[in-house]
Amino acid sequence: MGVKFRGRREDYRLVTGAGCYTSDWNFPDQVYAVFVRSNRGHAKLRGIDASVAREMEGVLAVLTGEDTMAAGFGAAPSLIRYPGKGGMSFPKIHREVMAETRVRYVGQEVALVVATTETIAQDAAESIIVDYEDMASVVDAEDALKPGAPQLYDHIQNNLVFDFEYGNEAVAKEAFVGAAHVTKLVLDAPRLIGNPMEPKAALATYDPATEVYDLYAPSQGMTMMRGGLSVGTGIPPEKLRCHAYDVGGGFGVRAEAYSEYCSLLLAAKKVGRPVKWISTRSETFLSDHHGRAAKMYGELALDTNGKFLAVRFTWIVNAGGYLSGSGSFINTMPPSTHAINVYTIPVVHGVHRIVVTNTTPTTAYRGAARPNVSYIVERLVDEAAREMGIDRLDLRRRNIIPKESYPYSTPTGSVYDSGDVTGLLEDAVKFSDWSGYSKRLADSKMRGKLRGRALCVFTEPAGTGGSPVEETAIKFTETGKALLYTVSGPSGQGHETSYPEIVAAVLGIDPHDITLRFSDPDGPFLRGDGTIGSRSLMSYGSALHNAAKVVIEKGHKLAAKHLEVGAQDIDFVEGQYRVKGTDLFVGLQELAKTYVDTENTLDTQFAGAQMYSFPTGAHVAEVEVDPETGVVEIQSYVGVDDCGTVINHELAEGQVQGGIMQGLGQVLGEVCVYSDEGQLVSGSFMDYCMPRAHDINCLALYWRPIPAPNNPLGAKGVGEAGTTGAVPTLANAIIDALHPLGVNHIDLPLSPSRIWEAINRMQKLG
Ligand code: MCN
Repeated sequence: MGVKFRGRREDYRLVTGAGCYTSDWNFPDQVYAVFVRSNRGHAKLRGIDASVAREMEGVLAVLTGEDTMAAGFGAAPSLIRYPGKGGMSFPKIHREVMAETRVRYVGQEVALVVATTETIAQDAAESIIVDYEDMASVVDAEDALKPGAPQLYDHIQNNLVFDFEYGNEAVAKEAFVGAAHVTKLVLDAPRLIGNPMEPKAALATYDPATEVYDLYAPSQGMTMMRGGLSVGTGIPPEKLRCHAYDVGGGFGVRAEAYSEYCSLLLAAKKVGRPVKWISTRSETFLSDHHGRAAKMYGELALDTNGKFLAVRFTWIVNAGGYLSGSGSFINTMPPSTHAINVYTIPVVHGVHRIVVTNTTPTTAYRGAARPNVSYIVERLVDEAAREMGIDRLDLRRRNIIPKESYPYSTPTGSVYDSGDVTGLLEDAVKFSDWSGYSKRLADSKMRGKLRGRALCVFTEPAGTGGSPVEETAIKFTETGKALLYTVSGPSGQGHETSYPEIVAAVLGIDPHDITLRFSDPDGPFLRGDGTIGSRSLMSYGSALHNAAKVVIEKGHKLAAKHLEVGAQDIDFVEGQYRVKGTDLFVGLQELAKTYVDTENTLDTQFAGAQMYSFPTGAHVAEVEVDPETGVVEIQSYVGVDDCGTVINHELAEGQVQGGIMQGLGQVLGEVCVYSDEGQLVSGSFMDYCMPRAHDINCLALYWRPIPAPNNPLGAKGVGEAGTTGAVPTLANAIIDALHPLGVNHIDLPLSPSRIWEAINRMQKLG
């Protein structure tokens, strides 16, 4: 398919320091902002004394909740447009852009200082005295639901925001009553912090003549940012220009239209100068919306032959002190679409409860809620196999949806487009040398180590939740080069490489003659969402592919006119319109250059439909656990993935690698810990264990592609698949190693101390 780049074309710019991240934007006359944040989990705001700050030389403004309230800021956008259990509607929760009368989590913005230097702004912020009246906090979602728990909102009963129900409760009950065996588990998907390398930052400007705001911020898409900020501030979308150039990691948490950005827009207007704010890493820990944070109750019903009869779930989701843009959505409808994972489970029932607590709001984080689904289902399958004495792979083989049953309609109404999970499983068995395990197990034993392994299969809904229309544009320059425009840009995914490759393959031109412009408000006005849900390649890639086809069609007519022949006499071959049977031709780029900016321009804008797919995978991990220390070493990791047609192997493989690393982080070390008062105890890299490159040095990745039937590229999503596969695979492998000692469950993360404690508990009992 076209000429391939070696590696990612953006990398040279990025690794040579020529990238342009938010802190690299600077404007003449700019000033600096620092936020004062709540140091209380739950308190009434009695007053703010900023008198000293206001008098300090260099301080231009101190803004508080009174200002954002007076500006009319505060509506919280929500993606939930469907009813909950019993027709329950999703309530409106006013988002205090800066705290107005109450703080609901540590880190919530209370005041904003704007000064001529960052140091002055910081000094001034430290002089501000906030008078709090402490209230009781609740940080655990299950505790928040209990009678007598502190209440966060007067209009939200028992802190329960929304109950989402799917499947059929009565039918599930019947299936469970009639089952030969029921396996039950309660799992914790711990609260995680995305921690992109680039901290949250923004530069806001305001032009009084046009009343236009410009916001430079690391975001996963300008349209999502513009939409969210417009709802939050009341500023009309056409007056808001959101820019993102290089973005140092997104992971879902950069898709949020953060309240800080609203305050900065107001500050830019008030002081009449560009206002710049770069958060500290501590602020990133506290105020970037967190991920996961769900407790999951799961049950699997089986017949005597190990055939899965039904699954039942209850999720208690900790939404934090305010509702984020997508947190409630990603924890409700999308998980219901793959609740059966890749199995022929006929009956499902689930209730997902969204609960507010005195913690940082939670949102989508790589995988959104998909790794939770694969984690609970695949843990249930491994436990059921052990309990029933059936081989873990055989149990899966008996229940996997056969290849010929695709497209497969699930009991919750979703349709899996295509797949061959048995094929993935058998490949994974082969590539991981599953049958040679006993020798490796014996070898580990000899060295005094516990060895475990697991094979997990999974699917995930790529593409859910995006805009119904995904627009792209192709424009040509005076030199015949092409510019591509999308509202979905990279935050590490490599779109600057893959989108041009897709267009080059259709136009038959050198991909180096094609440049991607993303999140560029100076480009054509485009609809669509940003880089979310592992759908950009399917949606925008397909739209670009189709746009390129329109360019060729337009060019065909133009070439006929240009060459003074009939259109039927022309063939388009490798970037050239050739007159059949002659050596007469004109190149597409030549044509584009000749007619640039004329009524015959080849420029094209194309509105594609939103695409969805259900990528699948089978991952195998083998681990060794040191019983003396509880330290886990990953001995091998094999991933076999189906993301449909792989458009760029290097990028797609990098995506799976990165995703696996994030899954590994969740399994081995990452967890947010709150004190009962709502203090984030794990608020720095000293206390929050990020995965390191040396944690895994044995990744072997393979593809078994089944092209997606519903898009011209045959592509499925891949950006989150690694995480969805790694969480259950690594967790199951470690539990497998510990199982001979009687340990069949440890809450994530499976850190050395937790494993060591579990082993010692068992040894004491035994
Ligand atoms: N690709 C491919 N063939 C396919 C599918 C994808 O070659 N069949 C390649 C494409 O070239 C594309 C990349 O894989 O550049 C990812 O494509 P896709 O699966 O469509 O995912 P998105 O582009 O929509 O990216 C979003 C996804 C999400 S939701 C998160 S979270 C995430 C992720 O991507 N955050 C990331 N990957 C990340 N990678 C990095 N480095 N940093 C992040 O913040």
